[in-house]
Amino acid sequence: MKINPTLKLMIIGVGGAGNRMINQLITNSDDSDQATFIAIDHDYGTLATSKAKHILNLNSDNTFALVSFTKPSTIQKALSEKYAEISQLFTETDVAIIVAGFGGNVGTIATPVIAKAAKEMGVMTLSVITTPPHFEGSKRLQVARDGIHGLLEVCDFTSIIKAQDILEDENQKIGMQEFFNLLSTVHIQAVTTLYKS
Ligand SMILES: Nc1nc2c(ncn2[C@@H]2O[C@H](COP(=O)(O)OP(=O)(O)OP(=O)(O)O)[C@@H](O)[C@H]2O)c(=O)[nH]1
Ligand SMILES: [Mg+2]
Repeated sequence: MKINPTLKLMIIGVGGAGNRMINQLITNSDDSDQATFIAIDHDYGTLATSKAKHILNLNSDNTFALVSFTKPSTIQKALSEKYAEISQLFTETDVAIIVAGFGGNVGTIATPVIAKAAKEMGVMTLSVITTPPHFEGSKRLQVARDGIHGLLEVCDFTSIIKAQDILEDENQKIGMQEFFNLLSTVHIQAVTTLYKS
């Protein structure tokens, strides 16, 4: 699958990992990509370091969360308060690619809502996400599974990269940082194959 380059493309990073991925995509992008990048999170560390042209802060008072831990109910409330603003992102868009790591709160909860808003605006909606490796614990895996359920209901196309499969393909002695770098490489490749020639 390759997106027609004449279509207006938006690439959205959601949560910490999603935004680290789009920062790398922006660093590697050139004029021929024609993509507009958007960063969505509530976390100061993520939004302050974003390279995206447009930033949507999920905090209702537009201050930043200085700690990344936020309750799911707070994120859900912010998403419903900002739903119209999220929908407005898509007025000039033909295709959206939403990028996130699932297993935490923001990426997992916000990605299906953003995808729903895009679909309602008539946008072809694709998502590329990761599920957490087993060492992050079964709770995070369950959070990711619940999020995927909602995502599959709304997206036209969903690519799910299972971090555990990548870990099992590698030498058991791979370090944590090396592992996440590898996961990021696979994640970025999965996104770029959708739109880079
Ligand atoms: N490839 C890659 N994946 C990561 C990295 N950091 C975290 N992840 C994965 O992404 C998942 C979600 O983490 P974050 O994106 O930090 O979480 P979040 O969506 O910001 O949600 P919060 O918990 O509210 O901060 C984790 O469970 C990991 O599996 C990273 O640096 N690279
Ligand atoms: Mg975060």
